Amino acid sequence: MSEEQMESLRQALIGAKKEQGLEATQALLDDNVDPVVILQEGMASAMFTLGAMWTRGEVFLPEVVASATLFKMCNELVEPALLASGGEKIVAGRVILCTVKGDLHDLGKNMVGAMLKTAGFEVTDLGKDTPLDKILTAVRETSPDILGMSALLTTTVPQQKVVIEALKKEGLFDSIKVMVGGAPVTQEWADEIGADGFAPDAPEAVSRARALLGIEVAA
Ligand code: B1M
Repeated sequence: MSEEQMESLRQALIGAKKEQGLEATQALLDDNVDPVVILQEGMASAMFTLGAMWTRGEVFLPEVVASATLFKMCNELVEPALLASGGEKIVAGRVILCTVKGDLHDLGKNMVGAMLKTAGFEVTDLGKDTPLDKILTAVRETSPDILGMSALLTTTVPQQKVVIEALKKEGLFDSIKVMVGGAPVTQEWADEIGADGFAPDAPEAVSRARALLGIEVAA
């Protein structure tokens, strides 16, 4: 039953079928499927498939925009359940999150933010297409524990390096941990630019954030 609904959710997102997507999401929540599983195995997985279809020319920009809009609507249903699953709220650390300048992709960043909040992190989301100055000001004024930067385009990934260089120049780098992610980002890239952490997906981003702050999780 749940696997059927999960497949229905994936197909709805790929085809931007609003009613089907919202119904399948609600059915999965009603079946008490873990919100993290809905987000990762249902929603993120569908967008990955859609990306491959886009590359092959099987869908076009307006269809991808429609799917992204539906993704946000489904996310609005899942996020309250995700946050409610977080249990006791002890501030684990403060995170500033953004998608870098020139990049409008924010679905993955939003998932990372929601999962960090669920894990007790206080998250300030600077949004997408975030200019360097806005990041530097936020770091200077709020001294977060972690700065997280998302980038989805091969043309915007280098901006993560630009930000790290600027943080170093401004003497802000050593007092925070910098974490990077996004589909084209790799551990090798993170190492190359001197980021403290990288995560391939949102659940792993939570683990990495905890590890960066030395937070041990009971087994
Ligand atoms: Co865009 N797009 N897009 N797009 N888009 C990609 C990225 C692309 C791979 C599609 C393709 O060609 N197959 C391609 C990039 C190619 C490249 O760079 N070489 C591409 C392109 C080309 C473009 C445009 C240039 C298209 C155009 O206009 N001609 C344009 C660029 C606009 C801009 O940013 N300036 C564009 C626009 C768009 C839409 C607006 C239509 C829409 C975004 C809507 C939105 O985000 N609000 C969109 C979408 C939806 C995609 C795909 C299909 C899906 C991305 C997504 O949301 N995935 C994407 C294909 C793909 O990625 N394979 C594609 C779901 C999301 C949950 O996953 O964001 O990867 P993701 O996040 C994951 C992990 O990466 C990780 O955790 C998340 C959850 O597990 N993660 C982090 C993310 N951030 C992290 C941060 C961390 C740690 C982990 O620490 C801080």
